[in-house]
Amino acid sequence: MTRVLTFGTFDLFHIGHVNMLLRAAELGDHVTVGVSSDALNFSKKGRYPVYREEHRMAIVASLACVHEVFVEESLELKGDYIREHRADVLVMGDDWAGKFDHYRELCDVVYLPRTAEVSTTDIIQSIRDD
Ligand code: C2G
Repeated sequence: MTRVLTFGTFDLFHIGHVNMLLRAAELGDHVTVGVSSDALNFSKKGRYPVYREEHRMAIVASLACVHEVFVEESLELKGDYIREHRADVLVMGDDWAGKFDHYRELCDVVYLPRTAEVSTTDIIQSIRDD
């Protein structure tokens, strides 16, 4: 069995998120998703997500292609998460290309292309502009 691990905030869940998770699921038989915590987002972006952690996790967990979710507390803990969840493949969007290559000693690392022209930031902006 090939175990896939991927990460994300998945705020204002949209088609780019679905596409990424469906393509990640094609790379294995079991998909675990680390959903970044509200606190991690605040430290990274200086703002909290629109949807709180529990809701973002529940949305991702409800997808047929996702088998397990957990809270990603820190960007620095990927090695621990890979071991803990016995991941064979780490999947990330290509906005992170090259950033996680050092984990290749633990598992395969695959960067998948992002879906063009959709982002949580743009959705927030377009609602603000209305
Ligand atoms: N994504 C995508 N296409 C988009 C937007 C997002 O393929 N148009 C992908 C991202 O590349 C990522 C996943 O959907 O793989 C989740 O996206 P975000 O919620 O934006 O993830 P991010 O905030 O970058 O969190 O440890 C890393 C972080 O948790 C990643």
